[in-house]
Amino acid sequence: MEQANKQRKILTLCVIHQHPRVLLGMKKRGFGAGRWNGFGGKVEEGESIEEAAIREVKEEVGVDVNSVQKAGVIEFTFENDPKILEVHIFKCDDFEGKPTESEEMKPQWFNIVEIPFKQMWSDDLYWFPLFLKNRKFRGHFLFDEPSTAEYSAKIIEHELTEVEDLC
Ligand code: 6U4
Repeated sequence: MEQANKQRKILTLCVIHQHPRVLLGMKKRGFGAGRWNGFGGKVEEGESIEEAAIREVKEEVGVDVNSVQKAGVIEFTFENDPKILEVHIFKCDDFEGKPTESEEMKPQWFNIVEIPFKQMWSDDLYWFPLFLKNRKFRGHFLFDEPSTAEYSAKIIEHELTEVEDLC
C-alpha cells in the first residue's frame, strides 16, 4: 500500500472558461512540453488541492483566481511505469488580471469551436466536451508513453464516467 502511494502524484489542471472561449497555455518546458493545456502542477505539502490549483494559475499565467469549480478527476498511467498521475481538473470563470506569458506557459484564448486538440494530450478530446457542458466526470487513461511535442501519447485503454458529485 505504501509502495502504491509512493507512485501516486496528485496534480492540478485548471482551465479558464469564459464562454465561448477558453484560455490555454503552450507548455514551454517539463512534462507535456510543446502542447496546449490548462494550467497546473503538483500539490505541495500543507496546501489543499484547490489552493494548489489557484497558486499554479498565478505562477503560470499571472492572474488571480477568485474561485474554482471542480470539474473532474482522472488517473493517468503509462505502460511499464508504476507511476499514477491523479489529476484534479478545475474550471475557473472568475479571475482578475491580464494573462501573461511565464517561463512555463504561453497563454492564448481559443474559441470553443477551435480548441487545438491535435496539439493537446489525446485524452482531452474525450473529457473537454463534458467540461464545456459543466458536467462532472471521473476517469482513467492508460497511455503507451507520455506525450512530447513530437509524439502524441496513444490511449491503450480508457474509462470516463459522468458523476453527480466528486467529493
Ligand atoms: P515542474 O515541477 O514545474 O517541472 P512538470 O514536470 O513540468 O513540473 P507540472 O507540474 O507542470 O509538470 O504538471 C503537469 C501538468 O500536466 C499538470 O497540470 C497536469 C497536466 N497533465 C498531466 N497529464 C495530463 C494529461 N494526460 N492530459 C492533460 N493534462 C495532463 O490534459
